[in-house]
Amino acid sequence: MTHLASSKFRFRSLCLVGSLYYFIPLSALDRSIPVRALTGKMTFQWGVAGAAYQIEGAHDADGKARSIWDDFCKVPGAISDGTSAEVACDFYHRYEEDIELARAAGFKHFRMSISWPRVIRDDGQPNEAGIAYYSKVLDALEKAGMEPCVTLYHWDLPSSLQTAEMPGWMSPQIIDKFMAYATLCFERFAGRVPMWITFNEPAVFVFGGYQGGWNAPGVRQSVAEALVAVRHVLLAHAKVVALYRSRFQNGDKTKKIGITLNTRHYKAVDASDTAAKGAQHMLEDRIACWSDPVVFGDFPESFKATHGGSTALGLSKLEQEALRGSIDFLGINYYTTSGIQEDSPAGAGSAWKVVELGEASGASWLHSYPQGLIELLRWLSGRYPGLDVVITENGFCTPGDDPKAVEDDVRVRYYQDHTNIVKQAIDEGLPLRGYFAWTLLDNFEWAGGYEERFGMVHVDFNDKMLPRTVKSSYRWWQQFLEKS
Ligand code: GBH
Repeated sequence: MTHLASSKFRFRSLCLVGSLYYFIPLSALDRSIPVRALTGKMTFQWGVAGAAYQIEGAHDADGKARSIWDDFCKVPGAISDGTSAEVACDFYHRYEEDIELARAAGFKHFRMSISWPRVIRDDGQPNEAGIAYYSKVLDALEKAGMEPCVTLYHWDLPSSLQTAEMPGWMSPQIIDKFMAYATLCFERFAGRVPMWITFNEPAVFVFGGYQGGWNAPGVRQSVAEALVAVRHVLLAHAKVVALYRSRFQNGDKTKKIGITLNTRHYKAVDASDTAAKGAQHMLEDRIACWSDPVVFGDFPESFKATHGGSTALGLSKLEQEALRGSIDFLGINYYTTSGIQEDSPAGAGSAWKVVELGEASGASWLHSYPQGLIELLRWLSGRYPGLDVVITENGFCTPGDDPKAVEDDVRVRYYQDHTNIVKQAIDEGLPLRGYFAWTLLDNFEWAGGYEERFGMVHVDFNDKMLPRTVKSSYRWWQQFLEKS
């Protein structure tokens, strides 16, 4: 804990627990967790987040190869409104004006992803035109005074890696393919990108893509089978982080690499033991099954027990060592919370059930429950003391046909409530380093098509010119960031 004094926020937490700190001899503190503190940069990061596939369009421009999402959109019934992202917001051609919108809102950080099939051709060679495009985007961000945070994998796998012989994340060969892709990205962009995320929401693309089938590539199989993909994603993560640290980070603490998890919080809503155990079980089953491996080097015991005997979850000593401490920060996409309640019909002992909490949105899975965010941050800091956390997404959804789309008061309220919680978390001394709003533009919401809008800027998809109109929530951010 000796690095504490060098951080503004940590220094505050030191004051809060001041007397306590002096009474605990340093040797009594838990030093077993291989957490690398971000001492390089200590101003809180306020940013806005997006992903390549959802905004870029230009699906076949400049030698871009096909992705599994291009294919998935063609499957009848896969996308709720039957649309695709062939054009989306056309960010590919309009990045300058959109980056200007983000800058003018006052954001200093910009989270984006690189589309793998844009930068690597199906024959495995670099696609220089696609690389040049990201280079121009990074230049535009620099000109706008915004720092990029780049996600390597936000779900758009090249179709050529999802075939009968090479079934995507189910194949062990994917690890070397991902390494080659990451190497290219680091070689071309690492000098200009201080913050990297290996994977966005692995649970969503693994279980949505290789078990439930509601995400690309739409494979339906058992959870037990999909665990093979869990394993490959984690091993690919560890390998890419080792590469980054040895060749590109070189001990520079201002450069960071992490992973981003989808983190719905689970909260016990009655005082029963059953609810408490149920909530803990869900947090381990949905979140710690990814974060334990990248912090401690292994899956939670409860997760291994649930999937008793799965060879996919057996990690060798070497694999454990590679995974252990393989993040500089944990990215969390926090949107909502579920309640866990004792459910004991007469005689049924320890059953619990999931209940909805908070205000509904334009998507059935998302209710506004700001308090859940700080509860989740406390849970994380209890499990991983000192681990830096960045909220890499947080936002609210309104329906596509909302007549008051631009006066989005519900979204204003959502951002207000959640940024209040962020400030509370910082004051409490929780190691929260940044917050990224999801998202700048209304865009292609995966299987939800264009029917679910998360933007602070409205895009009229019925008009060929795709006009952008700022919403109330955009103006709210502008005022908020002016004061921050
Ligand atoms: C994130 O996913 C994504 O990173 C981002 O690309 C997306 O646009 C954003 O959030 C908004 O959705 O099975 O009932 O939960 C959020 C997690 C997981 C939410 C899958 C929707 C499907 C419905 N998503 N989930 S449900």
